[in-house]
Amino acid sequence: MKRTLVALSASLALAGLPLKTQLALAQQTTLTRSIDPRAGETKAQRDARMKWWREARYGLFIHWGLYSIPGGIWKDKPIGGASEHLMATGKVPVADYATLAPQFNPTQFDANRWAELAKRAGMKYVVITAKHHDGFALFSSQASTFDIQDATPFKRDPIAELAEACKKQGLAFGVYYSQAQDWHHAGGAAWVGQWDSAQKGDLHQYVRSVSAPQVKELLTKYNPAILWWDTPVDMSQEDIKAIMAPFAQAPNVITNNRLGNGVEGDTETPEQRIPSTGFKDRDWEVCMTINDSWGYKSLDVDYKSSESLLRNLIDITSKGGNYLLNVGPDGQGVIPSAEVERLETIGRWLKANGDSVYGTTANPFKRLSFEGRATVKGNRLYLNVFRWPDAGLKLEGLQTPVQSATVLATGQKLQLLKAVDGTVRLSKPMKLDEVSTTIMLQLAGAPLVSLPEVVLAPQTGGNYNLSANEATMEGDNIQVEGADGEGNIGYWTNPKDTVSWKISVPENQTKTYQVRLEYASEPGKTGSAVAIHLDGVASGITGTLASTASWQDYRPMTLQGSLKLTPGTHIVRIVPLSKPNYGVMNLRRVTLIPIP
Ligand code: FHN
Repeated sequence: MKRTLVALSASLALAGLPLKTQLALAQQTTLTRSIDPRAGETKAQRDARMKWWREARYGLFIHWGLYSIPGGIWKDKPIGGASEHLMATGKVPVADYATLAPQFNPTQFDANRWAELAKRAGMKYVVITAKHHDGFALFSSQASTFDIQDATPFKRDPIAELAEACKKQGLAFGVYYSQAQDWHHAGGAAWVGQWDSAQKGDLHQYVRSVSAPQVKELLTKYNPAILWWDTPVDMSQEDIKAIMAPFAQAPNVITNNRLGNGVEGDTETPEQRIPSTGFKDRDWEVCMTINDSWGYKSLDVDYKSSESLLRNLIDITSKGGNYLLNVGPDGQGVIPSAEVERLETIGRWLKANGDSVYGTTANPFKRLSFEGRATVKGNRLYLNVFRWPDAGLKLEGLQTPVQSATVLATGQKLQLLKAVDGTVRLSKPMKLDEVSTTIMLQLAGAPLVSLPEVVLAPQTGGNYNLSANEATMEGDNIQVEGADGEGNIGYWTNPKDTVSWKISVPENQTKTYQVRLEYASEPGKTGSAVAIHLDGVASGITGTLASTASWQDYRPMTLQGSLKLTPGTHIVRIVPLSKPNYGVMNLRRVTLIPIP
C-alpha cells in the first residue's frame, strides 16, 4: 500500500517535467526499487522484520579501529575534529597511516566485557565499525590485506568475538560499514577530496573489488542483524546493485538510509541531534557521541552528563525513535571509564524504569503541562516527569479512564483526582528521581487523547501572551524545555526551525501592536536576526538579538516595527533570518502589546 502511494506521488511529482527527464527519473526509481530486495515486502512483513528493533529502543554504537591508537594526536600534534577522521583532517599519507596497523595489538580487548557493559547499560543491541572511512577492516577479509588478519599482530577477529559475546548476552549484533569512503584503497571516495596519489582510482572498481565482497563477507560470516551504512558518496545504481546482491540471502537484516542513490533503507538516522517530532511512517534512530568524537580521543573530555544522556533517551522514545549511543574504546580495547560510568548510571535507571522505554510507542499528547515526556504500551501510559510541578502534576486531554497510577521505581500508588473538565491530577510521590520519575498509569483501554487546539485570546488589558508552552514548533531541533510554567523554547540550533501561535482577534478590535520577546542568549553564541510573519507573510517586524548574560538570563527586547491585527484568527510566527553562531535564542515568551 505504502509503495503504491510512493509510486503514485512520484509519478505526480514528475508530471510537470519534460518527457525525457520523466522517463529517465522513472527508470532510475524503478531500478532503485528493483535492486532493493525488500522493495516488494508488505507492511506486515516489514513490521515483523522491524519488531525486535522497534522494541529495543536503545543500542550501543562502537567506533573502534586504527585511529583509536593515536586517539586524535599525530606526531605529537593534536588533530582537530573527530578522531576517526584523523587521517583526512591531518592529510596523513596512506603509507604513513598504514604504519598504525602493525601497532594494533589491543591485548585488553575483551568482547565479553563490552557486551556485558551494553547489557548492564540496558541496551538491546550493538553496532560496531567493521570498516570505517580509513579503510581498515576490523575483521578477517579476503578482499583486502588491510585487515586485522593480514596487517596486524593481533590475529584475532574482534567482529566474530563481539558477535558471539552479544549472542551470549541476548543482544542483537550489527555492523557499521563505510561502503563508499575509503581513504586507503585506490578508488575509495574521500568526501574532503583525496590528498595522496595512492588514493587515485575508480570508485566503481573499488566497490566491486573491496566494498561489495566485504559486505558479502560480513553478511555470511557474522550474520549481523543490522548493516549500518555511512556517507553515501557517488554510489551508482550498479554499485548499489553489487553491494545489495547478498541481501537476497539475508532478507531480515535491517539497514539504514545511508547506502545512497535513492535506496531508503529501513531507518532514518538523525546524527547528533534529536528531531522535534518523529518521522511520519519511518523508523528512526538518533546516533550520538558521549563526548564530541566517535573514535577514542584522549584530549576530548567534553562528556555529556548522564542526566542529559538519559533525558535524551526518554525524549527520543517519547517521539517513537531509537537511541544509538556511541563509545570509543582506546587502542588497547578499553572503553574510557567516563563513558562506562555514564552507561552504568543510565542502566541503573532503566532497570527500575525501563518499562517506560522498551517496546513503547510515541507520546499521544500534543503538549504536556509538566516538564517531562510520555510513552504508551497497550493500555498503559508512562509519564517521565523531569521536575514535579510545584502546583501539582496534571494531565490534560486524556479521555480514557485511569484505573491506577504507580511510581515505577518504588511501587508507590498515587492518588488520582479527575476534575470535571477531564483533567487528571496525581498526588506527589514520596520519592522523586532527580533525573526522571516514572509514573505508570493503568488505563481502561488504549489512551485516547483529545486536546483542544490552542487559540490565544487577548488578556485583560489587551496584551497577547504567547508562551513557550503554547507554541507550535516546526523543524528539526527546536523543542520546549521545562514545560512547567517556566518553559522556554530551546535547542533552536537550526535556522530553518520556526515557532508559531494561533491567536484570535475579537470583532471590532483592529489594533496595532508592538512585539516584545523575552529571550536569553549566551555571549558569543548568538547574534541572530529574526522576523515576525503574520499568516505566512513577512510583517516587516525584525530584530537582531544582543547577548544576555547566559542561556538562562532572560531579558525583554522590543522588535522594530508594528503589527496590525484585524478580527479573526491569525498565525504569528517567528522566522530566523540569520544564525551566525550556535543557536537562535532561548525564548520564553512573546508579548503583543497594543499601541495606544
Ligand atoms: O564520518 C562519520 C563519522 O565518523 C561517524 O561514523 C558518524 C556516525 O554516524 N557518521 C559519519 C558522518 O555522518
